[in-house]
Amino acid sequence: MAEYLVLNGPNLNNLGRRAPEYYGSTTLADVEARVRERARELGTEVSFFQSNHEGAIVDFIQQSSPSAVGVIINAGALTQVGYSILDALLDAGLPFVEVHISNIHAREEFRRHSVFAPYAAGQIAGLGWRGYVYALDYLAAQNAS
Ligand code: CA2
Repeated sequence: MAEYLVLNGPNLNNLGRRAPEYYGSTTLADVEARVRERARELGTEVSFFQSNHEGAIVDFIQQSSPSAVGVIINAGALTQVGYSILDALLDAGLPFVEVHISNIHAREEFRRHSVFAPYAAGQIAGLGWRGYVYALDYLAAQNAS
C-alpha cells in the first residue's frame, strides 16, 4: 500500500489551543484523524510526525522515506529557514506538497518566504486542515496516473 509521510514542524502541536483566528479550533490529532480517514478511502497509508526540533524531522525523513512515495509538509516557522529538512527531502527524492493552515501570504511578510516552495509540487495555504487532505488527494492521484 502506498505510504505518505505527513510532517509538522514547531508549535503545530498547539494547534486548536490558541490563535483560532489563524488556525481554527481543529487540533493536530483532529487533522491526523481527518487525513487518516481520507487515506483509508484512497486505499493508502499515512505516517504522521510532529516535532519542535529540526533534526528530529530530518531523522524521521531519513528513516521513513525509503518506504514512502510522497510527503506532505507543514514546517511551521522552519518554512523560512529549514534547509536541512529541504536537503533531506531532496535526498529522499520524493514529491512533496507544502501545506499551511493559514494564508501565509495575507499575514506578516516574513511568513511568505519558503525554502521549500521552489522544490515543492505545490503549496496549499489558507484552506485550514483541509489543505492536508487536498495535498493527499493530489499526491495519490499523481501516484495512480
Ligand atoms: O499556517 C500555518 O500552517 C503555519 O505554517 C503555522 C506555523 C507558522 O509559523 C507559519 O507561519 C504558518 C506555526 C504556527 C504556530 O502554531 C500555533 C498554533 C496554535 C497556537 C500557537 C501556535
